[in-house]
Order: sequence, then structure tokens, then C-alpha cells
Amino acid sequence: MSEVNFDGLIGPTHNYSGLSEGNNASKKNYSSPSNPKNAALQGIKKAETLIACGLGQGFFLPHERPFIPGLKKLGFNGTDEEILSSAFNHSKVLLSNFSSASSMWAANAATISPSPDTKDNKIHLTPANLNTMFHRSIETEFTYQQCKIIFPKKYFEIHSPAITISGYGDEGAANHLRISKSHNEKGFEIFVYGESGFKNDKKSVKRQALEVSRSIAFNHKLDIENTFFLQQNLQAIEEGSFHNDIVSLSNENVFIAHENAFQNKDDLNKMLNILESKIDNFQYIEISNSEIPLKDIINSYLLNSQLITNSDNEMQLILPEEVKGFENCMSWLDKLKQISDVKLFDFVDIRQSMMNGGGPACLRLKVILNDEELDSLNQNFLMNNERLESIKLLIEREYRDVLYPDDLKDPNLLDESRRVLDELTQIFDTGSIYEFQKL
Ligand code: SUG
Repeated sequence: MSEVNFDGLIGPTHNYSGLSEGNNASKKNYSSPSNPKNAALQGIKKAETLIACGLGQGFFLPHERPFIPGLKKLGFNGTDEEILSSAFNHSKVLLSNFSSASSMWAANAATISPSPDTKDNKIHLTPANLNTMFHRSIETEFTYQQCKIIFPKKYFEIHSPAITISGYGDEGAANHLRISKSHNEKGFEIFVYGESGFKNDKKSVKRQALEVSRSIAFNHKLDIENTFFLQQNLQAIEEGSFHNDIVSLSNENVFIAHENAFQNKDDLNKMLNILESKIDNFQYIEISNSEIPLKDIINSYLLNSQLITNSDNEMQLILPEEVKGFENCMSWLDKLKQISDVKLFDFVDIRQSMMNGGGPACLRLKVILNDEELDSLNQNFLMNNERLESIKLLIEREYRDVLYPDDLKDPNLLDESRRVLDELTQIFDTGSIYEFQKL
């Protein structure tokens, strides 16, 4: 069994529109100029780091943005140019919502349960409904379509997105952890939620409903004894941990979390006792507030790193460069080497994504597969040198160096984006999958 990551290829409209309440970076960088070309190349370089570790690497295609069909549904009409300009004049925020490149954060694309965990030995996948933030909710349909193209029915059960409960949604793998002796063994799956969808507590934005998490666990045919539900710490949410993958992470037998990651210590301890007794060499590493205060965990994105088992069977952490600015995080990494199986560290520059609150782990959807399942994937979505080179050339040629949120109304940007997507469908050999290609 091995880990393959599908990253969201960063699209040509990457921008800072301040759309995500509760996400500090998104709010802080509102209306700053973005650098789409640089962003996309940084994302690719991060993926290449994972390839160099010996892991399989795929990409999801960017979504069609600005999304003209969505604007039409709201009643904007005329030529594309007229639609963009009347939407912008009606509300800049509205146009930004239909123009975000947010599908880059593939950790929010879906929740996946690998085959050793499920009763029918199929891999179960549920595309996230992302209902809490409008700009993200419009990703679901195209993600669902892509999943059906990439992951074949013979091995994958692809569920329709979960129901939405008032303002709460499902944020996919960003709120899901798996712990197992090794990738091969049946694992324990942890679903992390913000609140019950039926509690109307709007003090802070809680994105994931308990009931939705439960429905996914149920649909994925998991063994209830191996499934846990933990609530995100409410203070952590208020301070900016809008997803659980900012304050905890796991890989095989290693589970790392900040002291303030989870709300209910009793639930956590009960679960830890079970994991301790069932998993050989289970390593739970808790970071205390005195070691690294919650605010530094959130600002550094230390735990939004990708913890992987590389092809030499060593555990390796892929961290954002920003961590180097935090002395307490750097000394904790020294300690981690001494006390755990995690021995290797790589730092990646994904600053453009970080400025919208997306670290290394946000940019990828992790899929655990055996060889047969891996061979069954649509290989056009998996990266080799040739495909990566074609994508890089396209980005160099077509992406803008600089983009301001107001540029989203520029009809040339729409044309450029369509050219990019059109060419990507040729590189990935998908046929016509975008709405504008079907006209
Ligand atoms: O949903 N940012 C994303 C960041 C997602 C990070 N993902 C994980 N933690 N797994 C979000 O808040 C900002 C868009 C803007 O403001 O323009 C944004 O959508």
C-alpha cells in the first residue's frame, strides 16, 4: 500500500478576496495583489518535492472561473463581458465568490476511507459539500465529476456529496485523520467536527457538522469500533484554526496534536487509550501551550505539514518555509527527531497559497492505495516528467504575474483562463469537461 497525493492545480484566477471568515490569512491579505504564475509554480514545486520522496503524485484540474454559468443562474445575462461587468457593478464580493481559485486546497475536496478500513473492501470517497463558504460550495459539483473520471467504480465507491445542514457543511479530509500500524493495516478513522448542525451557535464560524461527519462514516461502511468523532477546540476555531488540519496531523502510527486541538479531553483520552492498546508502536505527540502557544501553531502552520512515509520507509515532514520564522517550532522539530519516528524535514515555499490560509497539507488530497488500486486510476491525472513540463510551460506562457481582485471583471482574464483549461484538458486527455467547452 502506498500514499498518492492529488494536489489542486492552482488556477489562473488565484487572488486575495478575503472571502473566508475565521481564516486569519484570508482576512489579512484581502485585496493584496496576487501572483498567479508564481502561485501555480510554487504548487508544482511542492508536488515535485513529494515525487522526490518516492510518492505518487496527481493533480486535480482547476475549476472554471470566473464561473459564468453560475452568474447566469443568478440572472446576469448578455455577452460574457456584460455578465462580468454587471456582476462586478452589482457586487464585487459576488464576482469574487464566482472567481476564486479555491479548488487548489484539495484537502477539502473529499473524505476518503481506504479499502482496509471498509466492510466491502472498496475505497469510499465522499466529495465535500463545502457548504459553509459560498465560494467553496460551488466546487463540489466539478470535484464530483473529476473524482468519477479519476477513480474507477471497480475499486471506488464514490458517494454523492453529504447533505447540508443550515450553515454547516463538510470540509473533507481537512477534518479527517487516519491512524494505523501501517498503511496496509485496517486503520482507525477520526472525524473532527465543529459543532452539531442543529445548534445555532454563531459565535464563530464552525464549518463541519457532527451529523454530516457521522453520515460519511456510516456511508463509508466503517467498523464503528474503529471510528471516532472528536470536536474541534472552540478556542482554537476562534483563534483561526478553521480546519482541524491546522492543529493536528497523522501518518500511520504517528499522531501529533496541539494541546488545544480538541474540545473534550475525556473523549480524546478514551480514544488514545484504545489506540495505545491496539496499535503497535503508537506514538501520540502532544504539543503543550508552554512549548508552542496555540497562536504560534496557527500562524506558523507547523502542523499543516505533510507527514509521509517515503520510499525508503522513513517518516518525513514537508513543512511550509514560514515555520523557520518561529524559534519555538524549530526547537520542537529538533526534539521530534529524538522522540519519534519522524527524522527528515523538508521546507517548501508555497507563500502564495499560505497568504490565503493554505499550507502544504491543504493543497493535497491523500489517497492510500494498494498496487492494483493504484494501477486502476486514470493515469492521465498522475504526474511524470513530461506531463509536469507541459503544465509548467503552459503556466509560464499564460498565467499573469500579478492580479488584483478588481481584475476579475477583465474579460481578457476569462479568455486566458479558458485557454489554460482547454489546454489542460488536452494534456490530461479528458475530452470536453468544462461548461464553456460544451457550448
Ligand atoms: O477554505 N481559503 C481557504 C483555505 C483552505 C485551507 N484548507 C485546509 N486547511 N485544509 C478556506 O478558507 C480564501 C479565499 C480568499 O479569501 O480569496 C480561502 O478560501
